[in-house]
Amino acid sequence: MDMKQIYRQLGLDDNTVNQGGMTVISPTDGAVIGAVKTHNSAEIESIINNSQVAFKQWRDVPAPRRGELIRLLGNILREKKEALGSLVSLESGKIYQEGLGEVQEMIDICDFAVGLSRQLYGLTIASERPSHKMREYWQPMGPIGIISAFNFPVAVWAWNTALAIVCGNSVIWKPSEKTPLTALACQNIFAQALVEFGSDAPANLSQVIIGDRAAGEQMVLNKKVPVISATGSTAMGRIVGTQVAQRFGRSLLELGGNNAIIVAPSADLSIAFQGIFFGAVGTCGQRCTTTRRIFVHADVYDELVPKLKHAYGQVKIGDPLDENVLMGPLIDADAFDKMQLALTTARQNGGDIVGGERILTEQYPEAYYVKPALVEMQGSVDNIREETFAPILYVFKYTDLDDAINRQNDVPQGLSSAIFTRDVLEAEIFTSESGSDCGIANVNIGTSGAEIGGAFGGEKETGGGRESGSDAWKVYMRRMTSTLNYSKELPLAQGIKFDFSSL
Ligand code: UN1
Repeated sequence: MDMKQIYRQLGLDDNTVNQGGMTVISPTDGAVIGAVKTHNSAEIESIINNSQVAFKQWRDVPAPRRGELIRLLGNILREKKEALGSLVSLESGKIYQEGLGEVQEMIDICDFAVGLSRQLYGLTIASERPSHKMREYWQPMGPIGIISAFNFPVAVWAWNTALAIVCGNSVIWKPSEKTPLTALACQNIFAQALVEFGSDAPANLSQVIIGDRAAGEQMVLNKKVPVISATGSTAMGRIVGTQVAQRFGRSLLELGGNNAIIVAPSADLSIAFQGIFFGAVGTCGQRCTTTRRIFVHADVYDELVPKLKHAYGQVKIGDPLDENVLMGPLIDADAFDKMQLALTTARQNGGDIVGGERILTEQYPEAYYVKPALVEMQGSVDNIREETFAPILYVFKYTDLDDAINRQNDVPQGLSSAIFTRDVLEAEIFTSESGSDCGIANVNIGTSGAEIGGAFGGEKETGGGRESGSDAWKVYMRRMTSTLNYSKELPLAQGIKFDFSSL
């Protein structure tokens, strides 16, 4: 599929793609692939106001009917999977297979949300008073603001939107400046679902804000947007979280990860190898769930690590739309500089490095293709505590599991973690209260590539938010506790007597 076909299938006409002031660059070759219009401050204000109007209409539509809109959205995504997957690849640089995988995550969350639209359950609770009932209702919140990053340019929007919409909210999306085209394509797909749905859905139910950091900040600061769901760096989340907290809004933060895999002596080394390789090299090391550190038991170190080093030298790197390629480019020059800086620091700290250098410079002088880097480290050093969004894998040796778990946890982030072991006791320790401190703790599966059915997110500087599956929908709703009295008395709780019969 060439670029024109992709744009046509996704309804991206010349006016949308080429008539604006914000240039879009493909990391695959550094070429300009678009120039989109940005929203000014007054336009953002009216987007927010329009979202409030849409919300007030949408919240009255029964939840199962709201689910129907998401069912239609999922169907259109199925039809457009190849086109949207290709655009994800072109705009973010991830390989086509991963672009397709990302669209599949969107489809999966739509399916989940359709079912959820009939399961927005609250509890009924025993009242301590006679002839009283207590129950919980879950009510929509209002416009949900979504801030997403370049590396998952469409799935993160879908996780939030599918749930937020069935919960009765409207949404406003501020995508990464690096990936506005995929956002505009999603907006077109949503618009198509609205047309198929019928007139009981309001206009402006889902809107996009195109702009820079200031545009996102305007939404973050606005009280009319009660929930802000932000995915990105810890530095960004620290600012957004504080700004939202100051106005008593609610934030859902999905920030940096520093994910590790422990390879125990009993591990099936073949699957451990595959899990590490996909986790560390996939998406060119630019997932928040990317495997950044491994702790390999001394007994299996000399068997596993040379195999990894060999594979690191063989991996096919190049145009992400070429189906034989496993690794595309870094997003931009800045990402490359940060990678080189981290490698220099690792070298200064005694790290033994394989790979990491820039390649394909003649073919792609404006793009940043690199060899993935594997760094054998002697001890723990400070720079491994930072997340560098690049394919760098730090390798450590361990002998004692408790020590390996402690070292794994000894970073500011707490997103994903894994252990490869066939020892059931080790697996149970790893997933116990004294095991991994992360939001995700896998056994015999790598750190990346989570399914949508589980709650996704992590602890500490990862931000504490949870999105997609399980009961993550609750963040898009407010809980209302209602006690109802069907007696002819007014007994007070806690047995309090408040006798005013003599008045
Ligand atoms: C991200 O990198 O922001 O678990 C999200 C995974 C994907 C999501 C990653 N399902 O790797």
